Amino acid sequence: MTERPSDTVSVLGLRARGRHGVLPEEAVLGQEFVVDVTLHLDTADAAAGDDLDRTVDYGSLAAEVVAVVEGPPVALVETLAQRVADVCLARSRVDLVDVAVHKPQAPVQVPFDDVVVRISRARRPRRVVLSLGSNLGDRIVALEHALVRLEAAGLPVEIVSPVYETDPVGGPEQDAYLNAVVVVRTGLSLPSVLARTQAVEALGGRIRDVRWGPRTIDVDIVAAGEETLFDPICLVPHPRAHDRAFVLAPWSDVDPGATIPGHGPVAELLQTLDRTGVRRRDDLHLEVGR
Ligand code: A4P
Ligand code: MG
Repeated sequence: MTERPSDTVSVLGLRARGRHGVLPEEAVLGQEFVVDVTLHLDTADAAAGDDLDRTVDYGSLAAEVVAVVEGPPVALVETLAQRVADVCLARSRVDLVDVAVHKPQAPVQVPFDDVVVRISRARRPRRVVLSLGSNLGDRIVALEHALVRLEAAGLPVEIVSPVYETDPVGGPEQDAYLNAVVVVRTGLSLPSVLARTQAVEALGGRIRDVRWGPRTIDVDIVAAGEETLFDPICLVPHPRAHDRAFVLAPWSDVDPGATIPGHGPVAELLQTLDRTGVRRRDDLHLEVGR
């Protein structure tokens, strides 16, 4: 799968006074620090909708970075750079961040221009739960191909659930689905995960015409631990997952202790749902790397 290079948003030359340093007088007197940050994120959705909520507001981020510099003192420029990176990665759309912290007044006893520490950081990889569904064409082959394509798209599959045959929920009259849940491990932002799952759908011949209509392959983000994202383009947890036995039954098989933020334990939610249209197909198997 070809990937375009990521977009970047930079804020350069942020100045603030801090009391960081190894020498006791640095903590007393303070000095100027200069910070550059470059965020790597996908800005296409923001541009399409001309919408600030779909990118990172560099104004509020700059204020947060200054608050870190002016905040509790640390000994090392490296530690300060890490704290700045943490603030940047807390923004849900950021995939990677490059941080440079300059300390031009550092206590160096010979003539010098600058001291700079540069770091690049990504979010720590965490588990993201995906739901797969197909009710058009060769359904099991469509699910198998989706697994291979998720891996190729940089979303390594850790866990694959049993396969369920399920009566369609909502939409026009249509054939039964095969559904499964997979768990991938990734440090990408959720919008970037969605961009990749949509690329996997496109390769699987997904055509969007009727809402909740039949599809060769659907890949939805169900949940990502306790992480939440409120954006109509990428809502996490998925707004209907808690109500759908075709998602919760396979998920509960592979993670009986799972919970959905705002809704509670998956096993308990499943107990409240009608499961008559959800049949486990133990004659069908999905495996990673087949
Ligand atoms: N979107 C927002 N959040 C997400 C998310 N967490 N994951 C946006 C995926 N997409 C998300 O999705 C519509 C839009 O939702 C996308 O543009 C995306 O930006 P879609 O894939 O085009 O359509 P969809 O999946 O049909 O939409 P939706 O509303 O998520 O569908 P549901 O509610 O998941 O229902 N019955 C059975 N038995 N088995 C099924 O698998 N699937 C559906 C789809 C209906 N009935 C079914 C099944
Ligand atoms: Mg979908």
